[in-house]
Amino acid sequence: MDPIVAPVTALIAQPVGILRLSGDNLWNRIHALFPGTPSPVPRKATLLSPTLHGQPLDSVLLLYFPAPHSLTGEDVIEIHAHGNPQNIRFLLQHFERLGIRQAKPGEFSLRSYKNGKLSLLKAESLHRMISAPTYSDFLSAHTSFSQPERHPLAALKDQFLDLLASFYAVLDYPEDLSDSPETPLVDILLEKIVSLQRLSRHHLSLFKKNRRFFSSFSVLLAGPPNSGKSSLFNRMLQSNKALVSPLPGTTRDLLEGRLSFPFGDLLILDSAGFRSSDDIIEGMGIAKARKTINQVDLLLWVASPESPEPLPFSSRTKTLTLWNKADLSSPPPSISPDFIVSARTRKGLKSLLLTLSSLAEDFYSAPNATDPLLDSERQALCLSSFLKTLISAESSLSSHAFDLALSALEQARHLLEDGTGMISSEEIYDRVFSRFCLGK
Ligand SMILES: Nc1nc2c(ncn2[C@@H]2O[C@H](COP(=O)(O)OP(=O)(O)OP(=O)(O)O)[C@@H](O)[C@H]2O)c(=O)[nH]1
Ligand SMILES: [Mg+2]
Repeated sequence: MDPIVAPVTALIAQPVGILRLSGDNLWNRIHALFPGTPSPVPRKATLLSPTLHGQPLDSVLLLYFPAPHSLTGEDVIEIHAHGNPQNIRFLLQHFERLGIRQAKPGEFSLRSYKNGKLSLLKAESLHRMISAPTYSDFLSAHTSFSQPERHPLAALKDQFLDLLASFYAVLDYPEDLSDSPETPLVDILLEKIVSLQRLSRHHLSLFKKNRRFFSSFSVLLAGPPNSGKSSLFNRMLQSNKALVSPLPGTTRDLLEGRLSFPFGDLLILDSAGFRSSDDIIEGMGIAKARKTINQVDLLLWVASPESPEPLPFSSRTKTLTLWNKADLSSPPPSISPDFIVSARTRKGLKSLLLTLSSLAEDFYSAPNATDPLLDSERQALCLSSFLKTLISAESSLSSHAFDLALSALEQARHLLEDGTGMISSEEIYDRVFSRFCLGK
């Protein structure tokens, strides 16, 4: 495929900056940068000097992985250069001049997937590994990555193939496996379906309980306009990331910031102030904020002397109320907020942050699941559709509607296939013939 390049490391000043390239015939394409150098020995680090018009540019370590034994299945070259961001930018631009375009996000992994180097499931475990907020989360994702057979969908696939093979055997060879009072085949098939349903439910509920594996402990600042949410956001993160102004309706989009603690990250989100607004963009921001309330681990409802109103609806998310602008006035006796703070004077902020970090610590120290987990919402969605078709297969089979049951099972098979890319017809027929010893 057309050659691509991307920095693997961030464009910041650091000792080493790494560039990754992938494509066909790669060494020949970049050879001009290393005049007179023979093709590097595969998988051995070679110290080289990229040179332009006789002028040495840098000294780099180059690693060459010729196709197909590489990350993407194409030729891959990694260049470890000195990590000055200008140096890395120059090399990137130079590669562009050589006809090597910048890769889109995830494009290396997509090529690995397309070339059979990375399964869909492994790609998702890899993503979970990279974005895990704690080390134990990282290890859990690594287990799925390095032992794909332990992935929940792989275990399901095995049982499902068994079921499908039994079903085909019954349909194709009824005289060999004829129903008899001693071996009520329909009951055996039903038992297999029910057991698969049990396993699917088990993994879906584990996924729900362990959603934290997919994000850091998240805290949303929400409240009426102008109550000082963005000012608190900036104070907590010691930044000026959020715009602050006396005009209500300043914040539109969700803003994110992170505080890093030894036990894990705290994700803080700032949102648009709640009010009815004719402004379409502001309305979109408010809708986004409302939706996010149900997705975070903790809601901080920020009220202030100008807008003391409480959360206007009930929410399942744990909520703490903040009275901001305490430098202007204290809350009236009718309101008893959890924290009285002032973004202006920093009053109460220390105690608020201590509470947040202790909640985050509890959150991260919840016992880890020992069972392997689904990696993504996509997998969970696929599994719940799979479960639905199993339920419909069960009901058809119970009323001896074999055709309907088979069509539900075939649908379930497509769902697992989509979810995992792991099932082929040969596998099913292998099982029919090897396990059932039909001898015909
Ligand atoms: N006196 C005082 N003023 C504050 C405090 N916190 C924020 N303000 C002021 O209140 C105004 C609104 O602050 P923002 O942080 O933009 O409020 P917001 O809730 O993010 O507003 P929207 O994004 O419009 O919903 C600004 O003029 C801030 O300077 C505070 O603790 N004390
Ligand atoms: Mg704001």
